[in-house]
Amino acid sequence: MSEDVKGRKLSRRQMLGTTAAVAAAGAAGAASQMATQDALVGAAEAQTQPVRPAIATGSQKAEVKPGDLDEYYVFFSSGQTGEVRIVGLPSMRELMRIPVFNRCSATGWGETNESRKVLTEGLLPETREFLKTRGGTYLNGDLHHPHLSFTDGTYDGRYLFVNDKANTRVARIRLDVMRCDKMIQLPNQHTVHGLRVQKYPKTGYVFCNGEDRVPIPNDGKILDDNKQYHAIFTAVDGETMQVAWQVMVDGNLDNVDADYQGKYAFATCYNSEEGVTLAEMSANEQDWVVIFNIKRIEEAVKAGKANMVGGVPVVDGRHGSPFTRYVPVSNSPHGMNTAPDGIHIVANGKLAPTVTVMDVRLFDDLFDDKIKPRDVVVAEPELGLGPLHTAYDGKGNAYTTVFIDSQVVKWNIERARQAYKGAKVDPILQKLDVHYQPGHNHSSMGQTKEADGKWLISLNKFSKDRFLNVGPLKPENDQLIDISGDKMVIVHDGPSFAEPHDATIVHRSKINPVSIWDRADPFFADAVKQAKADGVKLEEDSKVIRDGTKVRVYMTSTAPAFGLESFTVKQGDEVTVHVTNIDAVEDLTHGFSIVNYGIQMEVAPQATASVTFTADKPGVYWYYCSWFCHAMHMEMKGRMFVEPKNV
Ligand code: CUK
Ligand code: CUA
Repeated sequence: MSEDVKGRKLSRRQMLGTTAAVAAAGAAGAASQMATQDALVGAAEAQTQPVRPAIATGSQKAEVKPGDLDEYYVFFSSGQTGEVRIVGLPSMRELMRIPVFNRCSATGWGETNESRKVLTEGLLPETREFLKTRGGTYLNGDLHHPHLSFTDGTYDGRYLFVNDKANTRVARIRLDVMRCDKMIQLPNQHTVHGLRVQKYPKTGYVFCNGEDRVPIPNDGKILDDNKQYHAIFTAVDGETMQVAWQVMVDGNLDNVDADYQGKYAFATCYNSEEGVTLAEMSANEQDWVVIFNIKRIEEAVKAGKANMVGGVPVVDGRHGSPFTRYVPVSNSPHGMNTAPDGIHIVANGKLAPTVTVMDVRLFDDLFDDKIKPRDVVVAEPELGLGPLHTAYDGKGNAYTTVFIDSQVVKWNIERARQAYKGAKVDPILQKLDVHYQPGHNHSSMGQTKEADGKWLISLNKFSKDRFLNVGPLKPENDQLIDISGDKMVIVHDGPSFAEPHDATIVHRSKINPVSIWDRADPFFADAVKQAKADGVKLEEDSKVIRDGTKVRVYMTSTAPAFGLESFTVKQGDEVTVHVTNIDAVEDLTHGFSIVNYGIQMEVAPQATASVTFTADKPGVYWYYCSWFCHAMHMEMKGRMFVEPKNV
């Protein structure tokens, strides 16, 4: 290791306040031990890996030339931003954003009638009441986990499901139009953190982890008595977007995954103590993974054995129930990841330096009480400090992020099993420095049976000095890693705004979005229905319908003109403007914005969008097209006349 690299490494590591020197020494020891055994791939790699420069020397290229297309879609979450981002891989170019739990100024998400319907129809009754004085919808969300619908163990291109940790919601995005079409808020539960879907035979269920414990019902009668709090696991029907059933559990629920047989789901618990303070929550040396027996739960619900609570069936899955088994694992596990082999399931230690590997083939025996909970554990390799999430290459190797060490650790599952049985083998193949503090990582198609072992992205929570300084608030750093060869190689740094927790890498062959809306799309069915009642053809007519103090304005838009150059309403009218984009040209989106009225929406080709507001300010208000559509785009405008009340 050169002085330069070493010096820089130390200073950068010291800056992070980690135990890098200790970790490096440990890795060196492990490496030499390995080398004396059978000189496995990656020996001494951890020792010699320079922190910088991380220049591509892998066989795959991150560069996608102008005009060329990426091979993969990546669906990124965005944490507290509340949206989904579509990124192309390997270029790591951000291609699009899908507003979900957030408000979006560009598209009018949260403002248009079509989006407000999605945002409000699935709210719990008490929330609807609570939001009445706050505009009717939440303005924030915390979107952690985007997962595509499956058929037979791989992506089927229909839907993307996402969670909102902040307001206990689950949403669905239609992948044909890349828009959120359903959203529900879960009763009884407090937060949705972990979210994963049923992989077989299809999705099927969307599994949602309630991370926090609260009283049920949470109506204020019980406050500081945490003995009476509960955590809830929910299965949402991904087709109807209704709660299918819930399970009450001991402890809490962090991350979740499911098997490839459609029989089991399993979740990590970091708060088996059922504490409410940091000290209480991390007190126990061991927490657990809770395994859910889907068939048994379904049968109980079908047989009417569940309690109806908050309008949904709830079974009691606490210790001793037939519905669950609790497998003890070391302190505060976090990520839960099923391997593409359909056999291995990994719980990531977080406060323990180990990951716990379970064999799903043993779960039947566990539920039949033929074996003990710990008997399903088949390996527990020690990987480094702060293991959070694990990805797979489909060739028997796993890639675990270790947060405190700022590394991705490549290890071999079979070798970990052998070591667990006492064989003198080191499962670790390579430790790669990433920059810095990785949370999730993801491999291409790695969460399906079709894992292809080509790419890995490491979603690093801190970028620190990797980019130009942009002030006190820094971007994160999503690093692209070539895993196609024996060694992992970083080939790209990609800054990202707050705060992708998770991502799903999908081969482009799985997804087929449209470019132009279908006029029969359910998104604007309400507008079509209203227009029909008003004797208006949305694709042809531009006119104003007065209905008492309600005014419905219909106008077409085709570059570079709206169907109405002006319209007149009275002060105090409730005005609904429907804009229908009759251009059938790909990428020809119009917008509709009314100056000083706070109105703005996007209208893509062949779509209808509508917005309702009260015309409470008299005067002349220009409306204009806000999406650049034509050489005469600046002239694509008109006037709204609001007659004063007393005239
Ligand atoms: S969690 Cu964020 S790093 Cu919400 Cu998937 Cu692990
Ligand atoms: Cu239409 Cu700009």
